Amino acid sequence: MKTLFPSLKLIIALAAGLTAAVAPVRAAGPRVVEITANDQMKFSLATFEAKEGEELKVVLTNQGTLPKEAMGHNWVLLKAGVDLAAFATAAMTAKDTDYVPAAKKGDVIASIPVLGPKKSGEAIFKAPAAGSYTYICSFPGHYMIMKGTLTVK
Ligand SMILES: [Cu+2]
Repeated sequence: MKTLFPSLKLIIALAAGLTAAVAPVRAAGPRVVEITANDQMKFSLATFEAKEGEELKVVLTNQGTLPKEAMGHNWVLLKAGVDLAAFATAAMTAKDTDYVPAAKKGDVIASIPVLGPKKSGEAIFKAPAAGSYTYICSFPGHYMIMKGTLTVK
């Protein structure tokens, strides 16, 4: 029994080590980027960075209290070279599709639907090729202020 005891201890130690080694793999997934929006029409993040091909999960939370119809916020990541003003203008009349105009879906890399107060939404996507990408809230009248840049390296 005295000789068995140390080996049992070793097995337990090994098992613990294995669990520790496996845990980070299980936790792996898209990197979470949290952005908040508020009644002052502000995104908490004006910029963030990513690596090409990196899996990202952007979580948008509307921290405001005003009703969705008056102060809803979405998050729309646009492809490079998209005419921002043209997109935003078309978005104004696209309420039924959360202000992402059907005709301009091809301009969008990822988006989160319009959120009312205290609501959260998310978008999971792969970071595009290296470059600068604009994200906006396309709720009517918001994009001039609610705007940020994703820099992919
Ligand atoms: Cu907004």
